[in-house]
Amino acid sequence: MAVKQQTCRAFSVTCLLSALLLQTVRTSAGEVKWDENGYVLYCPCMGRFGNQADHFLGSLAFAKMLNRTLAVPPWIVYRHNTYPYINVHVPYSEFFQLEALSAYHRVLSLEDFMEKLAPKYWPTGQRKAYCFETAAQRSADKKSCPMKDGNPFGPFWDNVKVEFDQSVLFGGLSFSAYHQPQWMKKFPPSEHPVLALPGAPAQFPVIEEHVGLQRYVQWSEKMVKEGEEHISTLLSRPYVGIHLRIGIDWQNACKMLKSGDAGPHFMASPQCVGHSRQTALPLTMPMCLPDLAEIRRAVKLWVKKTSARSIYIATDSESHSKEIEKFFNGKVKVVTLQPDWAQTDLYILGRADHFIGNCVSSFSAFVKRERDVQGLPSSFFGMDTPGKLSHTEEL
Ligand code: GFB
Repeated sequence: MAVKQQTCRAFSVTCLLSALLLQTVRTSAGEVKWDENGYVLYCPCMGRFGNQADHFLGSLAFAKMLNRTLAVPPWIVYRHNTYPYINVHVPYSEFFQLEALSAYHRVLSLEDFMEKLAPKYWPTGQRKAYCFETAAQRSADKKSCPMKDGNPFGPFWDNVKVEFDQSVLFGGLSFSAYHQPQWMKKFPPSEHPVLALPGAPAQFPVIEEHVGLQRYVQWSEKMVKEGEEHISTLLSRPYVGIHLRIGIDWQNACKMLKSGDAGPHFMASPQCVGHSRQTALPLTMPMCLPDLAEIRRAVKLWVKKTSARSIYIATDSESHSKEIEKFFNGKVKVVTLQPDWAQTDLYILGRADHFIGNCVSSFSAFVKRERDVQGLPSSFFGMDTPGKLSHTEEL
């Protein structure tokens, strides 16, 4: 049984359950067994890592709701600036433990599904795509699911060598629990064993009910080893981790706030303004795009409160490390890595003694959820206590 030691110490009941559940999809010889309850396949075709992670949690819940095994897709990593400028499809298990998901529901990787099950149970020539009627409207004959139209759709399915032979259209359904009976009735697994969808069967951002599923997303041993090495060699505890999402694409996105085109619910903002539209707190510009004055205010506050000895800066752009060092007259060590893989930043932020995130960014949301699960404290630029306006905002 491939359940990792580390996971088992952390969650003994979880481990027992995962061991039992894994047996339902694997034979004693370790071969993958066909699940008569069917499968859900999808392309994580919207946004980058944080968006894909939000969608992943909802998709996991959707597969459980239909009692189908989830074929966990690889992460799509866009390499627009690196030769050969093609998307990289990174297996889930590069960053996270696939086995840890089994404590919640039956899963296998899409790669395993394609290699071990598809040749016999979902053979070439019998591959159906499922999509909303409205999505099919975009196709030339208005009856085909746009499974492979454009990037990242085409490269994603090409990566697992899938061509679709037929389309099944549906309407009047959503991915919410409300429509569970209709899904079961319309697509019984005996007739529709593999529900292959063009996008995630989930909402963005992740709905409140599914936020806690983050507990099953556990870092792979490789990521833990690498992340812990960085922490021990570069940082002194306590350390404050900050996420500076300030690059050009983000500046443009935040302009929508200024122009009044966005309400309090804008991308990942429910994580700090609250999930209910009725009671959502206002979303302010410093929460979306903190300037240096707000970065200074928040970092000084949390360094003081936590008696931090170092600061870790994760950023999509300028790190402002020199300016931040000056805020403390060089008395607090300031570290930024700008690693090859964004997940290294996520790991280090996740382990900080305090985290200051960006309320609107789903990259920050990943860190916040992980820390919430572990009972670690987080705040946001422009909002010191999530769900409550910060002092400066109230003035
Ligand atoms: O993760 P993500 O969906 O978060 O996309 P948002 C932002 C991407 O930018 C990350 C990089 O996946 C990383 O590749 N990035 C951002 C970072 N911050 C950092 C950082 O601190 N360190 C490192 N190493 N990389 C959405 C996008 O971004 O923003 C949408 O998914 C769209 O496609 C929208 O662009 C405006 O929710 O912040």
